Amino acid sequence: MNNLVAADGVATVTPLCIVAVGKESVGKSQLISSLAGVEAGETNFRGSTVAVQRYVTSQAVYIDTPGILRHSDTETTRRALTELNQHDSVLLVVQATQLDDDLHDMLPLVRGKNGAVVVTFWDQVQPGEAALEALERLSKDCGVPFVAVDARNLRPTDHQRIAQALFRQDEFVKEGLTARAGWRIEPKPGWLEHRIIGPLLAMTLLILPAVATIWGANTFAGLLHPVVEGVIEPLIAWVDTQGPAWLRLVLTARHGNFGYGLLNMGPFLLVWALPTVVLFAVILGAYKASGLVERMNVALHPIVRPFGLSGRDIVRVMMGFGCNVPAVISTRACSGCSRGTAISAIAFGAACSYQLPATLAVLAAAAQSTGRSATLLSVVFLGYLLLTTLVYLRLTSPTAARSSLNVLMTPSRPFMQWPTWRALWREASGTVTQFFRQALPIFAAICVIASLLAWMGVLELCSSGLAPVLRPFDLPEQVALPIIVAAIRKDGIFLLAKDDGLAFPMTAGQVLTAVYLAGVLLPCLVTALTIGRETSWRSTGLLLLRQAGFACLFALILAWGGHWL
Ligand SMILES: Nc1nc2c(ncn2[C@@H]2O[C@H](COP(=O)(O)OP(=O)(O)OP(=O)(O)O)[C@@H](O)[C@H]2O)c(=O)[nH]1
Ligand SMILES: [Mg+2]
Repeated sequence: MNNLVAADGVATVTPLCIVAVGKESVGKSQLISSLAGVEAGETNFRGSTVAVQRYVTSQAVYIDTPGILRHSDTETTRRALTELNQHDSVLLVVQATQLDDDLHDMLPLVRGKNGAVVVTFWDQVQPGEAALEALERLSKDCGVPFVAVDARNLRPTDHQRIAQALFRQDEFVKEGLTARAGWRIEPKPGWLEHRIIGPLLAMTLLILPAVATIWGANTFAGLLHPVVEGVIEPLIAWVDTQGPAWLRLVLTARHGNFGYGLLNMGPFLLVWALPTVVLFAVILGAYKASGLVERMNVALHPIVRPFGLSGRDIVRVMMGFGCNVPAVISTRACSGCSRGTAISAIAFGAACSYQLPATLAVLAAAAQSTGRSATLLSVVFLGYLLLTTLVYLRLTSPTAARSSLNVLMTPSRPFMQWPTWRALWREASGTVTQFFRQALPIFAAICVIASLLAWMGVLELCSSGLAPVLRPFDLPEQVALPIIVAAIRKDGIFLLAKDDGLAFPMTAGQVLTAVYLAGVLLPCLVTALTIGRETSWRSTGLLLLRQAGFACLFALILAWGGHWL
């Protein structure tokens, strides 16, 4: 007797645990979420699922696993195989467009288990008599039922057929089939596959989010700034003159020219960071949901390989510009040989949605006080960050990762599709919610703690302690505090600015050095903890030391080269 569930939904014994396995991007998550009746994420790049997820329904427990990349050492593949080994009931998901290849690669892994095969992307195949006969042949040869579906639009009849197929608990009897589907459908190559135009276009798409941030989000923020300021200034004046001492301490605390208070700093964060966060989420969401990101990876692979990264890693580094934490977690889908380099790249060079606006706001303030162009300063900063990240990766990545024998582990070109408004909305609203729930409270806490520390004189002590260390960088001692705060949370860089200008006098070169050092010396605390959890605490300690060392070296070069600027 087995512990199966009847298709009519009446559980006979305990619910059946069904583990869905398959190669990357074949539609496992889409299928499982449709079966379980929950909304699917609409990402479209390989290795989007990085953790095993369980969906409990009244009929069964569906287990969604990360995609298996054969002949690879990715953490995601290891997790999927471990989960597969723990269960006997399997839903093997294969893609109709590459049916023979998928079966050839996956059947050896599920031999001896019970279950069924679901063939996704059936909408991409001409579903005639011949195709259905081919499925019938494959099913007979394999020993288990085959159900062909469009996983994005699962009909009630599809649900029923899949449930019935699983209910039969037939055994996967063969490792290799003699029958063949005989077709393979490849998406058409586009501009990104062009030998010369492809890499150029991919590079342009790669820097587009940063450019959009500088011009788009900043222009918007610039318009919004005076409006918000008009509301905040009278409020600050009121708190300063009428408010009780404790409220002044929290909301409008100042130390000389240096404003730490929640009201001095809070609007800055909202006005400058929010447009960046939203714009970045929408652009990255469009890249992911359309399949563009995957094609960019292929085009970028030869360019990034000399730096120890693979094309697959680039999307993770890009995600780091949103927030480093999910980006670090998503490197589970990277090859073991380049994962460390990808994490280094995220921790060092991926200026997150809090760091970038804070940096740009400070540079805008510096432009105002020094009479330089804000755009020039921003471009110099981003250019230097890119250059030093590449030098850092080149010098620290393992030789094996840079070998020209490293081919990209992407089995086939993905299908492109227009991103739906829903996918963009989900990406943007998810990020904004995260921003309000996670970033804002921490930011508020930092403001309050900074106010209290300033009031207790601790900051003065720290600043004077760090001042001699900062002297070789040609930086004033007040820079010590933003550097310390930025090691906890990157928006601490905002402390270099106040209201409309710089918090204390500095030259353009000094500001560039200060924001560089505060941004790169260490990743934020949450990122460092995530790296520790994902890898090991010892290697994280070494990574942080190495990053701090290189950051100091590059900052010294910038400080003395900055004189020229
Ligand atoms: N046309 C079509 N698209 C599909 C189908 N199933 C999934 N997709 C799309 O394919 C993309 C990848 O789907 P996922 O469900 O994330 O694939 P996955 O197997 O979970 O991928 P990983 O977790 O990265 O291994 C998404 O954009 C889906 O909308 C299908 O049957 N037809
Ligand atoms: Mg998935």
